[in-house]
Amino acid sequence: MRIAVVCSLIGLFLGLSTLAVFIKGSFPVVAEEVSHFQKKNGFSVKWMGFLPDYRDDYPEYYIVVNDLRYDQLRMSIALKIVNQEASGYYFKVEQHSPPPDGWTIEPQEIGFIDKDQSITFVYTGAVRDKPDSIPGGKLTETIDLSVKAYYDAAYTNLYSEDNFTVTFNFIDRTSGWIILEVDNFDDGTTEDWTWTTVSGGSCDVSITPYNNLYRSFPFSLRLSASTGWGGCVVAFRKTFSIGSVSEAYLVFSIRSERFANGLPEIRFNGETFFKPDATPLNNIWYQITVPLPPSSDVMVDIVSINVPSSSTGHAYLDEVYVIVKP
Ligand SMILES: [Ca+2]
Ligand SMILES: [Ca+2]
Repeated sequence: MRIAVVCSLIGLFLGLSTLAVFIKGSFPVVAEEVSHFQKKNGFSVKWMGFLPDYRDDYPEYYIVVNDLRYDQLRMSIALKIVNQEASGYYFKVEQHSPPPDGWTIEPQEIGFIDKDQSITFVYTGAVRDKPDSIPGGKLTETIDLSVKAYYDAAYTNLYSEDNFTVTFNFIDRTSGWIILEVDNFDDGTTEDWTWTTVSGGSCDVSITPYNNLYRSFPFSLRLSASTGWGGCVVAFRKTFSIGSVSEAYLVFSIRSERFANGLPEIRFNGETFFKPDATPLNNIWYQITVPLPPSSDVMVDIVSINVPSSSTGHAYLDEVYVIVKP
């Protein structure tokens, strides 16, 4: 008997009018492995972590709280339940133990999942009051959730449950961090950002400051890609010298007309480290925070456009910060 609950991804939150935050592991990955059944615990949560190295850790997210539009951060946690028990059950997600101050954990009924079926959904019941300021620059909190399987549609007769934790790191970039780099493009330059074609054939690409869409006035950086026959996938690219530090984060705002097929994806030195398990909406700004590997030069690719044949797509980057602690 095996039921696996797979937590994938994350990301979430809807913030800025535009924003959402994706976090470490953040871009989850849908796991395919099914956890082993344990007696009295008919399913378990498996968090697969980052590409390319899958990990068993539970999800951990990073959210920079500055410049967020809303005072309440509603987290979106993508989950997958695989039911390999002998029969179907009604599933519900709710808190396992009381959360820290500032959190509200709302239950969410998922409905019936038959045996040998799986369902992918987004749990949106975890809400955090946005911290106004964070002394020391970083606040780490953990919430303890439970996935419960019931015999009945009224969710009264419990079959089994399993709990898992989700860790959130809230960062105030104005408190205690050394700011290594700010790229807001407001001087009308590209600030050393370039581009690269990740895949595809003949693709006409350009990058330029743009003054019609921005997170900070008057410019963002616009990446444009046009194709003839055959599509292409294109990234923003810049190398940052991080040096020897204890912690480093890259924060940026991004929007795209073409976030298809797992974009935005973040690569360090050509290797995929962050990828969403759910596709963000096009034409909306997202604020994304990811840990950077310290002690080295890191070539960052933010893969932002996937254009099909005979098409054009644009993506916009703004308000880029690299923050570190010694
Ligand atoms: Ca700069
Ligand atoms: Ca700007």
